[in-house]
Amino acid sequence: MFRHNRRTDPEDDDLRGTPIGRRTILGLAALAGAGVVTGKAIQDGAAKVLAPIELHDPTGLISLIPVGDSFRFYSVTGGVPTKNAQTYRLAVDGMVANTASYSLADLQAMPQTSLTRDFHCVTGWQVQQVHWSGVRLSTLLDRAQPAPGATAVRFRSFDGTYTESLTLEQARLDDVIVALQMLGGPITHNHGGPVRMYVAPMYGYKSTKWLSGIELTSAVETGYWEHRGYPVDGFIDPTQGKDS
Ligand SMILES: Nc1nc2c(c(=O)[nH]1)N[C@H]1C(S)=C(S)[C@@H](COP(=O)(O)O)O[C@H]1N2
Ligand SMILES: [Mo]
Repeated sequence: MFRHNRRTDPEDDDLRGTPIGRRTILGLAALAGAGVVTGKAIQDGAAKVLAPIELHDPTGLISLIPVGDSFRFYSVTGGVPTKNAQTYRLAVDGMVANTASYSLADLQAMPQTSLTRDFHCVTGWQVQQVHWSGVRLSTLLDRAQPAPGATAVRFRSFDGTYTESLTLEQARLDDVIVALQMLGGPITHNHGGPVRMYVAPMYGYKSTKWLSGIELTSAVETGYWEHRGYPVDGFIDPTQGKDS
């Protein structure tokens, strides 16, 4: 089932589960906007407000529910167009020597990388051991040959609204893939198919759904949720990417 999210609540339009959301995240966003807290503090704050969820399971029964595909479907817009093998294209452009427009078949013909990881949304839900496969982003970047001044990658979505960015260094990590498969099959429309990003080391908001463009830029740009308070640095492990 797919429910479009037209409200201002962070990400979620259903009430399955958590008492956190709107007020907390908007509060964090306000603090971030005021420059009061760092990204790290926002993450810590997010972790703290999630604690009450555990208190809602006094019997321990919730933790006995078998782990399944408990993804929620997120979209910040209504009415995302459907794309298929005939109509899908992925542009690689911006500060590159070779721009490209890949069809689904082009991407399927490239070497595929598989990953099995826990998926973490920054609002607290997670799905364990999700299987993904697709083309390493670094493969597409090598083909594109970023210009010397290119230091970041910006992702566009054919939902027309969502954006995300990574530094070029992050974009080249081995576990950052342009995903063609998820949960053992082609990526469904609701999960952002036919092609979405999967940025394994980072929170879910970094993994742009309905991927339509990969643009090399001179600086990291603030993404959709980052304008609304999420840290631009989306690493799940706060020590990653910060080594000396
Ligand atoms: N285009 C687009 N990409 C998106 C989002 C979105 O709303 N629109 N939500 C992000 C967030 S916050 C998460 S947690 C994951 C959720 O992926 P799912 O909808 O497949 O569960 O997608 C990310 N990518
Ligand atoms: Mo998320």
